[in-house]
This record gives sequence, C-alpha cells and structure tokens, in this order.
Amino acid sequence: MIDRLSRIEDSLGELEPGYRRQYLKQDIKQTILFGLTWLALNLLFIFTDSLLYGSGPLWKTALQLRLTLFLSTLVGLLFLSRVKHPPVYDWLTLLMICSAYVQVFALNHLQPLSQYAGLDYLIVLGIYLLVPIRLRFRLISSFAFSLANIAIYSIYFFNQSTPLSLSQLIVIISSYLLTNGLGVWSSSQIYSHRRQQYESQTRAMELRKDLIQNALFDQLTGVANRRHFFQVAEEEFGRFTRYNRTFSLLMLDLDHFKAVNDQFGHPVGDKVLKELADTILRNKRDSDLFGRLGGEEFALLLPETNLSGATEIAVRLRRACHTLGVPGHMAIRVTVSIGVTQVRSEDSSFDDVLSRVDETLYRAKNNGRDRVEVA
Ligand code: GH3
Ligand code: MG
Ligand code: MG
Repeated sequence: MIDRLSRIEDSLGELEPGYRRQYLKQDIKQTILFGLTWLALNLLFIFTDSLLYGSGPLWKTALQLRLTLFLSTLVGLLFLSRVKHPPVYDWLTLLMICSAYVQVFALNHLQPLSQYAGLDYLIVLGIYLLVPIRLRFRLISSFAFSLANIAIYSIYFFNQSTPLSLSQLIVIISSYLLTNGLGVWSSSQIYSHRRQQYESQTRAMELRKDLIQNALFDQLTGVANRRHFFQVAEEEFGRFTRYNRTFSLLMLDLDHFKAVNDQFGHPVGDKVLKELADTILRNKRDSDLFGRLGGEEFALLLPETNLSGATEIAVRLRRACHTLGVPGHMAIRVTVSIGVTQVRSEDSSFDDVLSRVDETLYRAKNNGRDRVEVA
C-alpha cells in the first residue's frame, strides 16, 4: 500500500536525479530551518514540562528526553549541512525524523493523555510539507508514528484505566489518519508542481541547445556550418583592420572524393567526411575554427597565426589524413589538398582572403593533389 501511495508523487524518470540534485541545497536549507524551529520549540517545552510535571521524577525523565532530542537533532543538522548527494540527504533526514518520532512518542506517553498529544498532528503535517525527502520515507515514518500512537490510545481505551471514551478514541484515530492523508496529498501537490517546473525548464533548455546546434553547426560532421564560419571569419577580419591582429586561412578539399562515393556508396562517403572532420578537430588548436563550407570542402581559420605557422599546421593535417580510416572499409585511402594564405594589408574584405586561398587550393589540385600550396 505504501508503494502505491508513494506513487502519488510523480517521478521525472531519467530527469529525476537531476531534479533532486538541482533542489538539494534548497531542500537541505528548508530541512535545517524546520529542524531549528523544532529545536526552539523543544527548549520552550522544557518550561511547559515543569508546569505539567512539577519537579518530580517525570520532569527529570522529560528533561533527559528533551536534551537527548535536542542534541541528536543538532548533530544531525550539522551533518546535514555538509551533505552533497540526494540519497544521503534522504537517509540522514529519515534517521533524524525516526529518532525524533521515537522521542516525541516517549514524551507523549510519559503519562497517559499528556497535553502534548495534540501537537503530533502539527509535527506530522510539518514533516510532510516542509521536509522534501522522498515521499515514501515521509510516509513510512509518519504512518508508523501515527499507528504507534493509535495503538497506545486503543490500549488506554480497552484498559479502561484512563477516562478515554469511544468517541474520543474515534476522533484521535481519524485525526491521525486525516493528518497523514492531508500530508500526502498536499505535499505531493506542492512537489509535483516543482517537478513540472523543473521539467519544462529542462526541456526548454534542451530545445534551445538543439536550436543553437542546428543553427551554427553542420549536421553530418558537427563542425561549424558555412554561415557560422563566415560570421566568425568576418569578425576576425574586423579585428585585423581595427587592431592589426593577423590571421591565416586554410582551405581543404578531399581528393577524388567522387570516386569514393562511386565505389563505396554515398553513406560510406558520409562516413569519410565525418572521419575527416574528427581528424582535423583532434589536430587543431582550441582557438582555431574549423568549418564545412559545403560538400567535401572545409576551411580552418587560424587567429594570431602567420603564414609559416599556418603552413606547418597544414603539412601536419595533410599527413594526419593519411592515417584516416573508416571502420569496416579499411581499403579507403584518403588524401586532401590544402591551400594556405595569411591576411594581407591590401585585402579589403574577408572575401579577398577567401578567393586567394581558393586559387591556392586549385593550384594544389593542379600540381598533383595530396599537397599543400601556399600564397
Ligand atoms: P578533386 O580531387 O578534384 O576534388 O575531385 P573530387 O571528386 O573530390 O571533386 P568533385 O568536386 O568533382 O566532387 C566532389 C564530390 O563530393 C561530389 C559529391 O557527390 C560529393 N559530395 C558532396 N557533398 C557530399 C556529402 O555530403 N556526402 C557525400 N557522401 N558526398 C558528397
Ligand atoms: Mg574534392
Ligand atoms: Mg570539391
């Protein structure tokens, strides 16, 4: 039954651990606040105990119980403030709740029909509403506490040693059951709402990430798409004209790629493109931008790099492509031709740099492919 009841509270499935982690700090803070209020109440009750029990042995027992309760809660709260994982928070808080319930139970029944019993409903409701450990944990501890109290009151009633009437017993039993029912229902409403909020936030963030990914990056290879590459390149050209910061540009084109498509099929050709992109990404610096200009033509933008630095990189990339392999198609040998250039003072726009590197690449093709040409 507890299993079925605890399913009242939604689970976000795969998102649930993330949800719990995101709210962990807030949950701990809320539980600590609840615990501190609880500690303050216990201090107050030390005085009301003396009104109830005078200064006899019952008062001493009550005092001992209150102090144990005070100290154990305090230690628990101290540990709680350092917790970093939701399951640890759940179990530690459950332990604190159980030990508090045991001591409250003992205090409640120090003498039959003590004045404190009415407070139980508040404690139970407070735990349901303000301590956001898993519902199953709140349910088990509060239900066990309520059942133990119901059992004691039933014993009073059947013993006839205390003036507890049947109607009073019925009120007590229904109050405990009602409090638990209300606690489960209202707390699951609150925390389901919080879960829904988290879910829609997370979905919106994922959607945003997908949109950005699709707008800026090429779907097949994952590198910058033509538009994104040109945007960054124009900015780089702006830095060159304003602050005289140099940059170089590499243009790469696969050699005889049509033959790969013809011989192995278009899907294998796609795999070659992906492998090529991965190879370049592995071999470039973080500050360089690699993009697919279209088809099997790629470009690498190298900020703060002069012609000789860019040529070195081009030679390294050309060699790296020799080791490129497509899983399942080891017979495919890939070579690339690369054109290299550096931005010059006579360039009036990025297009000038681009057409120069394009001509250089064309020269690399004409001079036999699998080579680097520099302009
Ligand atoms: P070259 O050495 O002169 O560059 O010869 P090439 O065959 O590589 O050049 P060409 O421009 O004649 O052919 C490019 C080929 O690239 C033709 C086209 O089918 C193929 N291609 C373009 N985009 C894609 C793609 O996204 N996937 C695949 N598999 N092939 C593509
Ligand atoms: Mg080609
Ligand atoms: Mg081409």
